[in-house]
Amino acid sequence: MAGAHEAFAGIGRIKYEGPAAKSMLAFRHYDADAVVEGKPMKDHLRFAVSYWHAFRGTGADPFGPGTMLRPWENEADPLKMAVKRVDVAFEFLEKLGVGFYCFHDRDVAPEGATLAESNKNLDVVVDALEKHQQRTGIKLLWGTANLFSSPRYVHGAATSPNVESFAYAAAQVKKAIEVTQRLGGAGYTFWGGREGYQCLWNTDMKRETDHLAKFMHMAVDYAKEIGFKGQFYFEPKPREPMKHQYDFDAATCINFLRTYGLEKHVKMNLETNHATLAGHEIQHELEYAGMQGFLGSVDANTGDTLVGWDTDQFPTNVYMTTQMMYSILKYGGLAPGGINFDAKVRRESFEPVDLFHAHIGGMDTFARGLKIAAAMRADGAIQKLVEERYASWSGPLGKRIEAGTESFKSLEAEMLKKGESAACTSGRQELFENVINTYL
Ligand code: XLS
Ligand code: NI
Ligand code: NI
Repeated sequence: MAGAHEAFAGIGRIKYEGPAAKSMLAFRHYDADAVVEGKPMKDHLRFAVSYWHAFRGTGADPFGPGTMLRPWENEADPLKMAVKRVDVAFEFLEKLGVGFYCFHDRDVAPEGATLAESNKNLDVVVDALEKHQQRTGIKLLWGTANLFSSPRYVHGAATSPNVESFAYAAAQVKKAIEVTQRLGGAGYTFWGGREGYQCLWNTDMKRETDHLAKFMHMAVDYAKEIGFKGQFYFEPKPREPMKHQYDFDAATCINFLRTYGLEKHVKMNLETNHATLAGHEIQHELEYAGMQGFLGSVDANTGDTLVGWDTDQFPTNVYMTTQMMYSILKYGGLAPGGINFDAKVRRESFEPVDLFHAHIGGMDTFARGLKIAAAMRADGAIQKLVEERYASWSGPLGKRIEAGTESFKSLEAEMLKKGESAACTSGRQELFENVINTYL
């Protein structure tokens, strides 16, 4: 640990103390080594902290500047500060007891005056990250590049009408993949940033989408060339900052990947608040990606039901994490992906200790969801009710249709003979919901 120069002095390693714990700086449900469905919790959940929110979030909003009290942010030279910040970040990760973190290139290192200078800055910080990874065993879940903050990306990066914005973004992603590889990153994420449009009149949507695919193919080719084995992810988000983003939701992204021959290389990184912006529950997104074989990783957060943008709050709703973990277990888990807290403390929660409360709450909420989902699966009551609902499909007619041996003609003959279909049975939604509540 950081010893004399601790940033989070007075806070020790967060321990599992069980549901009766007295301290609020303890886990009540997340017991890293406790075995669920044959695997330790930490391997099911693979928690990661987002470098951008936890260590670069200032609390600024459109109405006012940052509010966060971060006493360690006291170095005038941005590169020196970046290196010092790595010590703080790893002190936090270690005390929290997570196995992973995620970053954008520009979160960890400052942009320089030229591309070469930015790359050099990044190398300096990556040296520091690498040392701390080796010291602690904490790993990089995925890396990514910030292709949305700089004015050069005002119209997007891979989908920009300016070809040199595309070229610069390509150079940036090349470097980001290299450092992700160097740090042993388990994955690399594409989030669209500004890849979308504000107005269709000035937009050639076909050309922009073709360019986005070209860009991803170049990334896949380069990964192959250098032997980067990490999983690529595409992260859906329907809007914000653009009015429409091309990576709208899981179904749209999967269609894009299949259209352009990327389906073997890229999976989904699904974020709760992005799902709600798309008019879906995260359960829908997980189920959709899971059934299509594209379930990759999760960006964990939650929105506010009364606020219509990406509020990126920490998840505290056990019902929701139960839904999520039920789908995740059903489709065989997330590894090499994980659960990355793409979430930020509120502007009003400006003390360093709030970072702990936020992450502890999120981790416990997912651990509870995992335990409840596993209990539901062990018991099988929900699965049995679903099977009953589809029982007619297990009869001879259903089996023949599913096997592909029936046709419109043969089915017409069958129904002409019967005159009317068999009566439908109740959907029993309320029963399902009551049964689920018995586990909570
Ligand atoms: C923004 C996205 C972003 C990605 C990484 O809304 O969630 O944080 O996860 O670029
Ligand atoms: Ni995200
Ligand atoms: Ni987001």
